[in-house]
Amino acid sequence: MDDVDIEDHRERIDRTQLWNELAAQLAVDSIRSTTEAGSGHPTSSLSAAHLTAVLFADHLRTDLHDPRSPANDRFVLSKGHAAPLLYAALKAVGAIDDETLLSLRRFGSPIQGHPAPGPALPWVEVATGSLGQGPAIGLGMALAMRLDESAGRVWVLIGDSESAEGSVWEAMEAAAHHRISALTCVLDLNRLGQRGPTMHGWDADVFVRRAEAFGWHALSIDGHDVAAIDAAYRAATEDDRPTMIVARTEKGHGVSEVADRDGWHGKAFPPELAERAIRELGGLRSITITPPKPEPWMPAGARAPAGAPAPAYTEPIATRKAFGETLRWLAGERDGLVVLDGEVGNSTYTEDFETVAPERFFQMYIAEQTMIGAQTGMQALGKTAFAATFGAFLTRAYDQIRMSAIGRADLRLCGSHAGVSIGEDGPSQMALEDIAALRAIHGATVLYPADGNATVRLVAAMADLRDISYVRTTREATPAIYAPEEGFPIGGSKTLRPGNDVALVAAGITLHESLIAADRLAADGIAARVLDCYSVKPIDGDALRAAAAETGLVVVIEDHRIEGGLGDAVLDALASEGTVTGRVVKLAVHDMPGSGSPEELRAWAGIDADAIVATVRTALVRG
Ligand SMILES: Cc1ncc(C[n+]2csc(CCOP(=O)(O)OP(=O)(O)O)c2C)c(N)n1
Repeated sequence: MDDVDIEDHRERIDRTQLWNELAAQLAVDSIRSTTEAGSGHPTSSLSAAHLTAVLFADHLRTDLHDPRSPANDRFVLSKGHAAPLLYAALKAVGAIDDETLLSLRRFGSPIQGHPAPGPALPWVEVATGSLGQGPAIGLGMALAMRLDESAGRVWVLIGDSESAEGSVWEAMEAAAHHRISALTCVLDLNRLGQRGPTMHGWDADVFVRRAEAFGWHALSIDGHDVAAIDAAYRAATEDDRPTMIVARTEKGHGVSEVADRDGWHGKAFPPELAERAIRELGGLRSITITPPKPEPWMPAGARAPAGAPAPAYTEPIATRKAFGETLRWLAGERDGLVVLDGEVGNSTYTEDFETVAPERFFQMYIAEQTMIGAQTGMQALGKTAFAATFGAFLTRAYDQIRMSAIGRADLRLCGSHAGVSIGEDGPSQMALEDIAALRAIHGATVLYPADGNATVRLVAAMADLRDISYVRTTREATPAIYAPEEGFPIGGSKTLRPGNDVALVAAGITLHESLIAADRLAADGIAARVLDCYSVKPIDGDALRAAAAETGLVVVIEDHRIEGGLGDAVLDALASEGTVTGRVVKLAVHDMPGSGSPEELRAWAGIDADAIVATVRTALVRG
């Protein structure tokens, strides 16, 4: 050996020692925090301690003082229950202190049982813990990095039992299709899940073959051999495909009393066991590491907004088409706006955006979970991200939406083909539960425009909204009832007809039925007030309470199931003050629709003008 070789050799030994020591520290800290908390997942953390140590020490290029920088690499802990390991790594890099580490799972602590972003935890950008979601989030981050011409990479740690989730493979196929190379999934093959052995045990080849079949570069390693881990991470960065590293590990590694033993998932070690475990791991350490620096990155110069006029309508147009045309207009006004499609862009009209900004349009195919996961990843890197599909199919990704709310993500969603009004295609295509589902999401805004001009204003407003926002669009053309310059504040409503005999409350398609009904009632001498609750959440409680107080009869008409929709939003608003008297009648879809024309189906559901008129007449006679 010449001198240079000896130096190399020494350096490798030093590094190997550091990685092993750091892994032991991460294991010890995972045990300390969970034992202190009295709950958590120490064994799931221990299996991935070496994988995480090598990553944070030498591969995850990140500027801790600028955690949101697009230049940084990203780490997504898809197996979110291994949160103690993540927090131990954050302590090792100096992001959090030991006191915070030991506050794990305590009320008010920034470090919850599963990772969730918060003001005191800017290094965690997305919420995880519902398994199977990390790969799609990682894909979205990698797509955003490519758009920003950043040299960043995304590292996603997934569990082996977690990999039974179809969403893992959906995202993998999409990553290969999008020719993403800056994405590495590390699969912690520890053989055990929550209640026992996984489907494939330690058969790494099953996962390697699958990953390859999905178009990925794949390798299998011993997940406790730090040199092998380092080599695999290097190989991942050198390949021009996404990489899956299948790392054979032991659950509870390093603690002989629990290692590779069934029955220890999600259990904190009792204090005496923790003490023995920490001793076996070599005791406490206080290693701090500085992660490698990201590659220099310069933001591309922002393009000035085109300043083009917003779309404006005088003729009937479907709100779904107005949505697409609004996105096309916004493409020229907002650089960071991206759109994701679930292979229905010619139905939702996101294709209008694609024609003018193809580089910011992402086809996620019929993989709604991947679409919303990727959207979550993109917004974490600063993109203003819209995603659209049929409202009915968004339910496929409801868990991703729910998790994004936990992560305080800003998702702009559009669900088209609302209600029985889609007609002939039948109930499999009808969004009939979407308002209920989206209303239940924390912090969500739910919008339901009735015409093209309202759609333009509301979709433009969504681009500036935080948290989850949802616009519900209609398949068929509806007349223009508003002037293009009309404002639509979030939380507001429009009173389109005055009247104190009855209040008709509607949104979207049923607003038009209500207007027809109001005209017919007027001919009978009944003055019907018509309210457009285009903002279903937050809803205009003041206008609704005034309508109830002044008319004594509120009839809510909606093309949605009776449960949880606009009718319930109105009842919630009235109940919130507790003092309102009067009656509320809900007209909505009760039974299972079939095919038919939109008119036939609205008549069948009892939500058309005839039904409204009949309901009001009966109610007023009875009243
Ligand atoms: C979608 C979903 N289903 C179920 C759970 C409950 N759960 C948490 S951890 C776990 C087992 C995970 O096993 P694995 O992926 O192998 O990770 P390990 O802890 O073994 O590293 C389960 C079923 C969950 N968090 N998310």
